[in-house]
Amino acid sequence: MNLQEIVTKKYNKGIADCSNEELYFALLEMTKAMAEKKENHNGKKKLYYISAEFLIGKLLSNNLINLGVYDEVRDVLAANGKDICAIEEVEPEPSLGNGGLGRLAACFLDSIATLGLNGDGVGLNYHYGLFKQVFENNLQKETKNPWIQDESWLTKTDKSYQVQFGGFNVTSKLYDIDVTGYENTTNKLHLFDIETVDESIVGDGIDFDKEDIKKNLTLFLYPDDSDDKGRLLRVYQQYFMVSNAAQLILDEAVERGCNLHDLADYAVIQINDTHPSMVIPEMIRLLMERGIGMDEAIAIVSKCCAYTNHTILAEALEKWPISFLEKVVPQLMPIIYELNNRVVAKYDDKSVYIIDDEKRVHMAHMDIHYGFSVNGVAYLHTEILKDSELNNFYKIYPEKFNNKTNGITFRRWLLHCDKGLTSLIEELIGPGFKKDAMELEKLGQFVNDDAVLDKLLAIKTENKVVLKNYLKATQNIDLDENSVFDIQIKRLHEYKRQQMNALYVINKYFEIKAGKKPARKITAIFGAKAAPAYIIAKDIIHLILCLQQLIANDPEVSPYLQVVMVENYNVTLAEKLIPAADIHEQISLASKEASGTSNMKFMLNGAVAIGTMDGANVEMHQLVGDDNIYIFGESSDEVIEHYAKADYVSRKYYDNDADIKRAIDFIVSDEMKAIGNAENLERLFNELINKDWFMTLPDFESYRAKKDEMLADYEDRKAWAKMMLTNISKAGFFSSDRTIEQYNKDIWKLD
Ligand code: 26Y
Repeated sequence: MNLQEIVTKKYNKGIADCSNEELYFALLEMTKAMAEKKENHNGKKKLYYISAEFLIGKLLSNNLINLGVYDEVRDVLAANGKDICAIEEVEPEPSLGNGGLGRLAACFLDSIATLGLNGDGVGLNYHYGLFKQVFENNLQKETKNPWIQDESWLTKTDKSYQVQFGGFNVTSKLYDIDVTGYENTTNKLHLFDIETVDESIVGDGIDFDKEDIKKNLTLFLYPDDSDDKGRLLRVYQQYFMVSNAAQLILDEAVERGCNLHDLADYAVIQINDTHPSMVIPEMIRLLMERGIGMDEAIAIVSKCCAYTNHTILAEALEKWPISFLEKVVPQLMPIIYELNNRVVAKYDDKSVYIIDDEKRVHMAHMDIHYGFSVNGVAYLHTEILKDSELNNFYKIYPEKFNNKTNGITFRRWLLHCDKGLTSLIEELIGPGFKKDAMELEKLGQFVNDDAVLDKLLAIKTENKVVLKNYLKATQNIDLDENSVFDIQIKRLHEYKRQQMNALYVINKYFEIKAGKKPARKITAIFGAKAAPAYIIAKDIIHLILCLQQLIANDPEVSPYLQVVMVENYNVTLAEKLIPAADIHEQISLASKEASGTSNMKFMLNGAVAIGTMDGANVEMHQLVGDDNIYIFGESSDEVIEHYAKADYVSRKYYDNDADIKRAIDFIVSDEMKAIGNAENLERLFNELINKDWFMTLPDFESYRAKKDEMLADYEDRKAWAKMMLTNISKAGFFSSDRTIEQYNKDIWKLD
């Protein structure tokens, strides 16, 4: 049925007479019907990508693009006086992820379907997902973010399983979301839920009874884990996710003719970070329940499971106390003990044991011993895993370790979010790049073509105006499209160093006050959520919001400098911010950002990076060369050495560098305290001068010098446009289609 037919059936009127809301629901119905017709049943072996997060973003436009009907639908709507962009606004954004890892999972599903591979995602149907961020008195406040409506992308299936917890059991219910590849087949995202979940137990903000598991299990993504109740709930969620996944995998395999002994020919499981790691003992348990001996069950599961690591930050590597697991999943403990005993019997090195002396279960250790593949997410990250973080495992299993540099789907991050740039590219090199991203290299031939460079600059300005109008309408923020848009958007974390960017802003403020005015107004744009219990991260948000207010109200400075912190940064906002960026900030402390993926999105949209030699920035630098990226700061080797020697003292930088001292002192100045809270500002001040665990101060001067150089270069508009074009032309490597091809060739081996 076409749109008009559906509209007639649903509402008995014409398209022109429908509200945007009605049209959204009609398009939803149309899209779901089209997607269903393309279901994938290719091949014997199937991939299950299990992840606690799938940050899928709004789906309407992407589905229309992938189904090949976007232009047609847009035109039909336009002919009836309707704007597809306004209809898009009606769709709520599901926030089923925190950041990079969850968005990566969503990009991967798109590429898996686009390549026609038989692979589904498995996760949880969080009713409120990640919190919605609101600012009140320059502080982050968390509120709930309901996204599920009566009619939505979710389709209720008749699949349902029993999941046993210590002392009680629950019945699951499976909801599916169609994932249609670009001009290809449809796979599924399976999201498990329970019907006893009770949204009404959520009180003010995001508070709820963390112990009432039957009512709260799938309410939120990673509820606040600052106390044991929150942490226990996470274990309940994780086991619920993997027990359902394991039952689904076994059922589907058997349905396709598997006799369980040959499971590895039918199923491969990608474990996305350690959140789904309990799938290993759970699969072993279920195989034993179905009559397979323990030795064989372990061997079978070890041939099916592959693990992806996304971090070297110790606090993010999950270690569950045995007491937690005994309470939540007592049936798994005998298996986990056995898995550990086999390791203990074989190796003397305690650092590779699954259970440590403090009676904690190291989830990653279980994955590495009992999976067949371990991968990092960028070249540098994998090297660090092999050489230091997981070196003891690398020595045992060198053959398991491999790198899969992350990627992004070009459908969402170019075709959808930057239509102007997409048509320019198509005009220049034809449509081939939509299927083969490496064709973007052909743009290289235009790097001295003035007309092309001018068009590129014009598209950037148009995108800046679109962002300006959007932020005005939605957040009442005023932007100047003739200023330089310098954007840092990512979760708030000290290692990502938003605080260093803020110190740059303060330094600029002083320079302007002293009469040293920049050639052009600088707009420093931030977007970030802080974990609810991460105090210093919230203090950094407070600092940025206070700076925003202080500078906006200073007539001496505001013509030259503006700070903007957008509220509730999410995928939808990213789609507007990224195409509008001139400069993007990738300034993590070297060695700490496993990969980064926004760096790739910005590059693809013609922004130029200022960054450290960290994560995928390293590969980006290699692709574009020194002249098209601004690199500064200590190397990962230097940083790792500082940590090893424990020789970094932030106080020394504060005492010996007058600019650094002036900027940090400003945080607790009377002007700032007049706007913000002394408690937050002082805590951050003390953190910076006494700890600065992620070494902001040693890199500050090189950061400042590099950014000033960059801003000066921006004034040569032609030279800048060449950098933009070079970045776009080299971005093909970062297509998630390439990443997924590599996963399939090296790990999954699907037909
Ligand atoms: C244990 C729990 C608190 C936890 C929850 C979420 C731990 C980690 C995470 C999320 C991690 C994450 O998003 N990591 C990011 O993964 C991206 C995709 O590989 C990388 O690009 C990025 O560098 C990394 O920080």
